[in-house]
Amino acid sequence: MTVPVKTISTYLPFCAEPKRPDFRPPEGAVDAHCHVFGPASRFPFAPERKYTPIDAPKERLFWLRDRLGFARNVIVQATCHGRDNAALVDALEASGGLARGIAVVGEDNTDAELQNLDEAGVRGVRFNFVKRLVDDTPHEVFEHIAQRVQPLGWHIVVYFEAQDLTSVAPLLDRLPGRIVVDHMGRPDVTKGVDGPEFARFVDLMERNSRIWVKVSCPERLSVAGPPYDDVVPFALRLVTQFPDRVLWGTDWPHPNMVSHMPDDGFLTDLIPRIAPTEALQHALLVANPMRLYWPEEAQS
Ligand code: 0GY
Repeated sequence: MTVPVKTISTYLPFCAEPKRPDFRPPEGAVDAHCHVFGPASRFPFAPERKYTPIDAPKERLFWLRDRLGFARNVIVQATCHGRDNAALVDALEASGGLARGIAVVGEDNTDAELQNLDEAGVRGVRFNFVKRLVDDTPHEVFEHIAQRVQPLGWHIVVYFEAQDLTSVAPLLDRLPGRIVVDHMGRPDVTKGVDGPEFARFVDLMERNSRIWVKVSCPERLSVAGPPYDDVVPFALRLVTQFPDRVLWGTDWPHPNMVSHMPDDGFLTDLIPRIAPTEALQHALLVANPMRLYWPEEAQS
Protein backbone atom coordinates (compact mmCIF):
# COMPACT_ATOMS: atom_id res chain seq x y z
CA MET A 1 0.00 0.00 0.00
CA THR A 2 1.36 3.42 -0.85
CA VAL A 3 1.65 5.88 1.97
CA PRO A 4 0.08 9.26 1.33
CA VAL A 5 3.18 11.22 2.20
CA LYS A 6 3.25 14.91 1.42
CA THR A 7 6.54 16.56 2.04
CA ILE A 8 5.02 19.62 3.65
CA SER A 9 6.73 18.97 6.93
CA THR A 10 10.19 18.82 8.34
CA TYR A 11 9.05 15.92 10.50
CA LEU A 12 9.62 12.28 9.81
CA PRO A 13 6.95 10.31 7.94
CA PHE A 14 5.26 7.49 9.83
CA CYS A 15 6.52 3.96 9.34
CA ALA A 16 4.97 2.71 6.10
CA GLU A 17 5.23 -1.03 6.73
CA PRO A 18 5.26 -1.69 10.47
CA LYS A 19 6.20 -5.23 11.42
CA ARG A 20 3.48 -7.65 12.37
CA PRO A 21 3.88 -7.77 16.14
CA ASP A 22 5.01 -10.98 17.80
CA PHE A 23 2.78 -10.04 20.73
CA ARG A 24 -0.85 -10.75 20.01
CA PRO A 25 -3.13 -8.22 21.73
CA PRO A 26 -6.08 -9.82 23.53
CA GLU A 27 -9.37 -9.94 21.68
CA GLY A 28 -11.08 -6.56 21.70
CA ALA A 29 -7.90 -4.59 22.39
CA VAL A 30 -8.07 -0.79 22.12
CA ASP A 31 -5.36 1.54 20.84
CA ALA A 32 -6.36 4.39 23.16
CA HIS A 33 -4.17 7.17 21.81
CA CYS A 34 -3.80 7.88 18.11
CA HIS A 35 -4.58 10.69 15.72
CA VAL A 36 -5.82 11.45 12.23
CA PHE A 37 -4.28 14.32 10.29
CA GLY A 38 -6.04 15.72 7.26
CA PRO A 39 -5.89 15.01 4.45
CA ALA A 40 -5.16 18.72 4.36
CA SER A 41 -6.94 19.09 1.03
CA ARG A 42 -10.20 18.15 2.78
CA PHE A 43 -9.50 19.05 6.40
CA PRO A 44 -7.11 22.02 6.42
CA PHE A 45 -4.80 22.40 9.39
CA ALA A 46 -5.51 25.19 11.89
CA PRO A 47 -4.01 28.59 11.17
CA GLU A 48 -2.77 28.80 14.79
CA ARG A 49 -0.98 25.42 14.67
CA LYS A 50 2.63 25.12 15.81
CA TYR A 51 3.53 22.40 13.34
CA THR A 52 2.30 21.06 10.05
CA PRO A 53 2.17 17.29 10.04
CA ILE A 54 2.23 14.89 7.17
CA ASP A 55 -1.25 13.72 6.18
CA ALA A 56 -2.29 10.68 8.18
CA PRO A 57 -5.82 9.85 7.09
CA LYS A 58 -8.36 7.57 8.74
CA GLU A 59 -7.99 4.78 6.17
CA ARG A 60 -4.36 4.43 7.09
CA LEU A 61 -5.18 4.39 10.82
CA PHE A 62 -7.78 1.65 10.37
CA TRP A 63 -5.29 -0.34 8.27
CA LEU A 64 -2.75 -0.05 11.10
CA ARG A 65 -5.33 -1.11 13.70
CA ASP A 66 -5.95 -4.34 11.79
CA ARG A 67 -2.29 -4.99 11.09
CA LEU A 68 -1.33 -4.68 14.76
CA GLY A 69 -4.23 -6.85 15.91
CA PHE A 70 -6.27 -4.19 17.66
CA ALA A 71 -10.05 -3.98 17.51
CA ARG A 72 -10.74 -0.34 18.29
CA ASN A 73 -9.21 3.13 18.41
CA VAL A 74 -9.51 6.19 20.56
CA ILE A 75 -8.67 9.12 18.29
CA VAL A 76 -7.35 12.21 20.02
CA GLN A 77 -7.70 15.66 18.49
CA ALA A 78 -4.20 17.07 18.00
CA THR A 79 -3.20 20.71 18.16
CA CYS A 80 -2.46 20.96 14.43
CA HIS A 81 -6.22 20.78 13.83
CA GLY A 82 -6.93 23.30 16.60
CA ARG A 83 -10.58 23.33 17.64
CA ASP A 84 -11.85 22.16 14.28
CA ASN A 85 -12.81 18.56 15.05
CA ALA A 86 -14.03 17.82 11.49
CA ALA A 87 -11.34 15.27 10.59
CA LEU A 88 -11.88 13.54 13.93
CA VAL A 89 -15.65 13.38 13.47
CA ASP A 90 -15.23 12.12 9.91
CA ALA A 91 -13.00 9.30 11.17
CA LEU A 92 -15.37 8.40 14.01
CA GLU A 93 -18.31 8.24 11.63
CA ALA A 94 -16.37 6.08 9.18
CA SER A 95 -15.26 3.66 11.89
CA GLY A 96 -18.57 1.84 12.24
CA GLY A 97 -18.52 2.32 15.99
CA LEU A 98 -14.97 1.02 16.35
CA ALA A 99 -13.53 4.40 17.26
CA ARG A 100 -14.32 6.92 19.93
CA GLY A 101 -12.87 10.40 20.17
CA ILE A 102 -11.36 13.07 22.35
CA ALA A 103 -12.11 16.56 21.06
CA VAL A 104 -10.70 20.01 21.68
CA VAL A 105 -13.39 22.60 22.35
CA GLY A 106 -13.56 26.20 23.47
CA GLU A 107 -15.87 28.23 25.66
CA ASP A 108 -17.66 29.46 22.57
CA ASN A 109 -18.79 25.99 21.49
CA THR A 110 -22.55 25.75 21.94
CA ASP A 111 -24.31 22.94 23.81
CA ALA A 112 -25.72 21.79 20.47
CA GLU A 113 -22.19 21.49 19.05
CA LEU A 114 -21.08 19.46 22.07
CA GLN A 115 -24.13 17.25 21.65
CA ASN A 116 -23.26 16.69 17.98
CA LEU A 117 -19.73 15.68 18.94
CA ASP A 118 -21.14 13.27 21.49
CA GLU A 119 -23.38 11.71 18.88
CA ALA A 120 -20.37 11.25 16.60
CA GLY A 121 -18.59 9.30 19.34
CA VAL A 122 -16.64 11.90 21.29
CA ARG A 123 -16.27 10.92 24.93
CA GLY A 124 -13.89 13.50 26.29
CA VAL A 125 -12.14 16.79 25.85
CA ARG A 126 -8.39 17.46 25.83
CA PHE A 127 -6.61 20.24 27.71
CA ASN A 128 -3.07 20.83 26.47
CA PHE A 129 -0.42 22.54 28.59
CA VAL A 130 2.63 21.77 26.45
CA LYS A 131 4.13 25.15 25.61
CA ARG A 132 5.69 24.16 22.29
CA LEU A 133 2.24 23.02 21.10
CA VAL A 134 -0.23 25.63 22.32
CA ASP A 135 -0.57 29.15 23.69
CA ASP A 136 -1.59 29.40 27.35
CA THR A 137 -5.24 28.97 28.31
CA PRO A 138 -6.36 30.32 31.71
CA HIS A 139 -7.20 27.51 34.13
CA GLU A 140 -10.66 29.04 34.75
CA VAL A 141 -11.48 28.45 31.08
CA PHE A 142 -10.56 24.77 31.41
CA GLU A 143 -12.64 24.49 34.58
CA HIS A 144 -15.62 26.02 32.88
CA ILE A 145 -15.36 23.68 29.88
CA ALA A 146 -14.94 20.71 32.23
CA GLN A 147 -18.18 21.63 34.02
CA ARG A 148 -20.03 22.02 30.75
CA VAL A 149 -19.13 18.55 29.46
CA GLN A 150 -20.07 16.75 32.69
CA PRO A 151 -23.73 16.28 31.69
CA LEU A 152 -22.49 14.38 28.63
CA GLY A 153 -20.51 12.01 30.86
CA TRP A 154 -17.25 13.03 29.18
CA HIS A 155 -13.88 12.88 30.86
CA ILE A 156 -10.88 15.19 30.62
CA VAL A 157 -7.58 14.28 28.95
CA VAL A 158 -4.60 16.40 29.98
CA TYR A 159 -1.23 16.71 28.31
CA PHE A 160 1.58 18.33 30.30
CA GLU A 161 5.28 17.82 30.88
CA ALA A 162 6.85 16.76 34.17
CA GLN A 163 8.20 20.22 34.95
CA ASP A 164 4.64 21.61 34.78
CA LEU A 165 3.14 19.13 37.24
CA THR A 166 3.40 21.52 40.19
CA SER A 167 1.45 24.24 38.41
CA VAL A 168 -1.12 21.88 36.89
CA ALA A 169 -1.75 19.69 39.98
CA PRO A 170 -4.10 22.14 41.78
CA LEU A 171 -6.25 22.33 38.66
CA LEU A 172 -6.37 18.53 38.43
CA ASP A 173 -7.65 18.44 42.01
CA ARG A 174 -10.43 20.87 41.10
CA LEU A 175 -11.53 19.31 37.81
CA PRO A 176 -14.63 17.14 38.05
CA GLY A 177 -14.95 13.52 36.92
CA ARG A 178 -12.28 11.29 35.49
CA ILE A 179 -9.00 12.72 34.23
CA VAL A 180 -6.59 10.89 31.91
CA VAL A 181 -2.96 12.01 31.80
CA ASP A 182 -1.19 11.60 28.47
CA HIS A 183 2.16 9.87 28.14
CA MET A 184 2.78 9.24 31.86
CA GLY A 185 2.99 12.98 32.51
CA ARG A 186 6.11 13.04 30.32
CA PRO A 187 8.71 12.12 32.95
CA ASP A 188 12.35 13.03 32.48
CA VAL A 189 13.53 9.43 32.43
CA THR A 190 17.11 10.41 33.25
CA LYS A 191 15.86 11.33 36.73
CA GLY A 192 15.01 7.70 37.46
CA VAL A 193 11.89 5.76 38.23
CA ASP A 194 12.65 6.02 41.97
CA GLY A 195 13.53 9.71 41.84
CA PRO A 196 11.52 12.49 43.50
CA GLU A 197 10.06 13.83 40.25
CA PHE A 198 8.33 10.60 39.21
CA ALA A 199 7.41 10.00 42.86
CA ARG A 200 5.39 13.23 42.73
CA PHE A 201 3.43 11.91 39.77
CA VAL A 202 2.82 8.52 41.41
CA ASP A 203 1.76 10.34 44.57
CA LEU A 204 -0.75 12.38 42.58
CA MET A 205 -2.31 9.16 41.27
CA GLU A 206 -2.34 7.66 44.73
CA ARG A 207 -4.08 10.69 46.22
CA ASN A 208 -6.64 11.11 43.47
CA SER A 209 -8.33 7.92 42.31
CA ARG A 210 -10.08 9.83 39.53
CA ILE A 211 -6.77 10.16 37.67
CA TRP A 212 -5.90 7.62 35.00
CA VAL A 213 -2.75 7.52 32.88
CA LYS A 214 -1.65 6.49 29.40
CA VAL A 215 1.51 4.41 29.49
CA SER A 216 2.39 5.56 25.99
CA CYS A 217 5.10 7.24 23.97
CA PRO A 218 8.37 5.52 24.91
CA GLU A 219 9.75 6.89 21.66
CA ARG A 220 9.24 10.48 22.86
CA LEU A 221 10.43 9.94 26.40
CA SER A 222 13.46 7.80 25.72
CA VAL A 223 16.95 9.24 25.81
CA ALA A 224 18.57 5.90 24.98
CA GLY A 225 16.34 5.23 21.94
CA PRO A 226 14.99 1.83 20.86
CA PRO A 227 14.37 -0.61 22.51
CA TYR A 228 13.45 2.06 25.09
CA ASP A 229 14.90 0.25 28.09
CA ASP A 230 15.05 3.58 29.92
CA VAL A 231 11.26 4.10 29.66
CA VAL A 232 9.97 0.57 30.35
CA PRO A 233 10.42 0.78 34.17
CA PHE A 234 8.21 3.88 34.34
CA ALA A 235 5.36 2.22 32.46
CA LEU A 236 5.78 -1.03 34.38
CA ARG A 237 5.56 0.84 37.70
CA LEU A 238 2.27 2.51 36.72
CA VAL A 239 0.71 -0.63 35.27
CA THR A 240 1.49 -2.72 38.33
CA GLN A 241 0.57 -0.04 40.87
CA PHE A 242 -2.61 1.20 39.15
CA PRO A 243 -3.76 -1.73 37.01
CA ASP A 244 -7.32 -0.48 36.67
CA ARG A 245 -6.41 3.10 35.73
CA VAL A 246 -3.97 2.62 32.85
CA LEU A 247 -4.45 2.85 29.09
CA TRP A 248 -2.11 2.16 26.19
CA GLY A 249 -1.82 3.74 22.76
CA THR A 250 0.47 3.82 19.77
CA ASP A 251 0.41 7.62 19.36
CA TRP A 252 0.36 6.99 15.61
CA PRO A 253 1.33 8.86 13.43
CA HIS A 254 3.82 10.20 15.98
CA PRO A 255 3.75 13.93 15.23
CA ASN A 256 6.84 16.01 15.89
CA MET A 257 9.25 13.10 16.00
CA VAL A 258 12.61 14.24 14.69
CA SER A 259 15.07 11.76 16.21
CA HIS A 260 13.60 8.57 14.76
CA MET A 261 10.25 7.16 13.76
CA PRO A 262 9.09 4.14 15.74
CA ASP A 263 7.76 0.98 14.13
CA ASP A 264 4.26 0.53 15.60
CA GLY A 265 4.66 -3.24 15.50
CA PHE A 266 7.72 -2.89 17.66
CA LEU A 267 5.85 -0.60 20.08
CA THR A 268 3.15 -3.28 20.33
CA ASP A 269 5.82 -5.86 21.14
CA LEU A 270 6.82 -3.78 24.17
CA ILE A 271 3.45 -4.37 25.84
CA PRO A 272 4.42 -7.63 27.61
CA ARG A 273 7.41 -5.81 29.12
CA ILE A 274 5.20 -3.17 30.72
CA ALA A 275 2.24 -5.46 31.45
CA PRO A 276 3.86 -8.85 32.14
CA THR A 277 0.78 -10.95 32.89
CA GLU A 278 -2.32 -11.76 30.87
CA ALA A 279 -4.48 -10.17 33.55
CA LEU A 280 -2.54 -6.89 33.38
CA GLN A 281 -2.62 -6.95 29.58
CA HIS A 282 -6.37 -7.49 29.56
CA ALA A 283 -6.93 -4.62 31.98
CA LEU A 284 -4.63 -2.29 30.06
CA LEU A 285 -5.87 -3.06 26.56
CA VAL A 286 -9.48 -4.17 26.97
CA ALA A 287 -11.21 -3.73 30.33
CA ASN A 288 -9.99 -0.22 31.17
CA PRO A 289 -10.52 1.45 27.79
CA MET A 290 -13.88 -0.27 27.40
CA ARG A 291 -14.99 1.10 30.78
CA LEU A 292 -14.01 4.59 29.75
CA TYR A 293 -14.99 4.69 26.08
CA TRP A 294 -17.62 2.00 25.54
CA PRO A 295 -19.18 1.71 29.03
CA GLU A 296 -22.42 0.46 27.50
CA GLU A 297 -20.56 -2.66 26.32
CA ALA A 298 -18.02 -3.06 29.11
CA GLN A 299 -18.10 -6.14 31.32
CA SER A 300 -17.59 -4.89 34.84
C1 0GY B 1 0.95 13.47 20.85
C2 0GY B 1 2.12 14.28 21.18
C3 0GY B 1 2.42 15.47 20.60
C4 0GY B 1 1.53 16.29 19.86
C5 0GY B 1 0.22 16.50 20.19
O1 0GY B 1 -1.79 17.61 20.02
C6 0GY B 1 -0.64 17.51 19.57
O2 0GY B 1 -0.21 18.20 18.65
O3 0GY B 1 -0.34 15.82 21.15
C7 0GY B 1 3.77 16.01 20.86
O4 0GY B 1 4.28 16.75 20.01
O5 0GY B 1 4.36 15.66 21.91
O6 0GY B 1 0.31 12.93 21.73
O7 0GY B 1 0.67 13.36 19.68
